[in-house]
Amino acid sequence: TILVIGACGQLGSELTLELRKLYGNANVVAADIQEPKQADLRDSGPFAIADVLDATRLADLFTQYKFKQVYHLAAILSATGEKNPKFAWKLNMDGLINVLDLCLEHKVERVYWPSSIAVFGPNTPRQDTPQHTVMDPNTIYGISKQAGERWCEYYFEKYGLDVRSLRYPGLIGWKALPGGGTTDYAVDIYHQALDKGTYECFLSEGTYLPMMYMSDAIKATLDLMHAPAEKVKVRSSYNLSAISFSPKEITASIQRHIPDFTITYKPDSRQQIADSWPQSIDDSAARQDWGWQPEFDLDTMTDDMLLNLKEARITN
Ligand code: VAH
Repeated sequence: TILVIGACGQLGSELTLELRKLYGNANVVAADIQEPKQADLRDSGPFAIADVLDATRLADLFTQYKFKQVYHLAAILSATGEKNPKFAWKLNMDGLINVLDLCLEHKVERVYWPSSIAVFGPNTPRQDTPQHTVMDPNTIYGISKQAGERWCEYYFEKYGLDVRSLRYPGLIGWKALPGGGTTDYAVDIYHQALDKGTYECFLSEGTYLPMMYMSDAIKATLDLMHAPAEKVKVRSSYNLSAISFSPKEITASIQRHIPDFTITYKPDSRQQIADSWPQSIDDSAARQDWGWQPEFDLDTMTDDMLLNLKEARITN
């Protein structure tokens, strides 16, 4: 059996559906602090209400099911984290350590935990950011991801727990709305382009950020989790990249389908977060160690996003 913690989130909801296709609906337990809103997630397999800060409740789940794999995706993201830094630290760190301990105790074979390009900071080289480099994150989310990477590597080195991790760039998908990320303008913009034909962007037009289409993120996650252990040489977290673009460029990409679409710019506090992150990432380690290869570029992502969002609007 597989456990997905944070199964209702932007990544969790898509990963749960994909894992259920691969392993069978009944074999993937979705857990989150709230009931799923999405019908396909709710109706496709077992669900459990669980709070990652409630170690006893989590322990009951581990005892009830013999989990072979655990995906721990529950976290507070960058922008939300800055509004409540102490809680973001507590949830992201205590939650991770609770899960690592339970996975060790219950001999879980493989554990997945997402990191982020948010582990990099103002003094990190911003172009082709290397796998090993200066990391001085200045958001609590980024600090918790940097510390989390240290804990994951520690549990691997000291206790042999097979924990694997990816430093995701901004993720863009159509199935689930994102929650509180700085990169989430790149999801909102597609919805607004269809709903209103215009979008007020909270980042400036030239703000380059590393991004990835959700289906590439799912592919990378499963490729990493299915790789033989000896190929997984990085046990902190792998750099991962696909596309880098600015609000100006994604606007032009959308205008290929919606020529009258317009954008205005009103940078807010999230601009400082974006300016502390890299503009492009060197993911050669992932490509060499386990054959990482993205499929989508900006225009093919835009084509797929708009096609699916239009269909979703018609069927809902
Ligand atoms: C965020 N989407 O914006 C997340 C991600 C790289 C960004 O970690 O916080």
